[in-house]
Amino acid sequence: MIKGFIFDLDGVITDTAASHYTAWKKMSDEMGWDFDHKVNDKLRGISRMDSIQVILDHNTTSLSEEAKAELAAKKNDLYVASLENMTSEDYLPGAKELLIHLRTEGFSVALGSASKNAIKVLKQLNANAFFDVIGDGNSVSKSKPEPDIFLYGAEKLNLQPAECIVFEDAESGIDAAKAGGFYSVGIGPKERVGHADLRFDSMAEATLFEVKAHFKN
Ligand code: B16
Ligand code: MG
Repeated sequence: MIKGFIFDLDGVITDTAASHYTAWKKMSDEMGWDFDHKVNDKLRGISRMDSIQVILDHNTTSLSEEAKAELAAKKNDLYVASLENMTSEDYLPGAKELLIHLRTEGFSVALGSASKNAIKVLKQLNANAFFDVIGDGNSVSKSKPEPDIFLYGAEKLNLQPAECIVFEDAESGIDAAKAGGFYSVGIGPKERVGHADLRFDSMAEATLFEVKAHFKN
């Protein structure tokens, strides 16, 4: 029986991909590196340091760990500054409605995000009250596609993975949910999240009615 929901943040609750893009692009331009939306899409769901590595590999460049950390910090400053413009109007369509519905029906809800800025994003959205547990980039050391962040959420909710549905927009996020024994809902195109148990093109279609009908809760 489904008792809990674990939500990824970026790409499920709100769309921060554009802000991440602008910050990575500025950093790449300063370094004289190539960076475009196709590369940005590969960074969906993966940690900040893994993201730097993807950009370096794309440019067939290597850097010391220290230099990578310095660039990641620089990018993060740009990204965090852009979050000041985020407001409670910036939920993805359908996301807030689903969170409200889950609250009224008494489901347990956790956040399972790779972002170390998740608390700040939730604050900007005024979304804290929708979550019983916050799992973010500071909660576990192994990032998606390892299942640790979702296992952390389920444990804190006092639930088994088989009692939880994970919502994810990243290929690595669906991989992580499957590896942990969770049910999964993919948000996005088939090519990216077609391996989820259930998929919607966007959060607007992901109503509790549709989800319950599929998982026969
Ligand atoms: P930060 P999610 C992920 O969040 C983003 O999708 C990914 O693009 C980003 O690199 C990662 O968080 C780390 O974010 O630099 O803020 O720690 O999708 O897992 O909610
Ligand atoms: Mg995401």
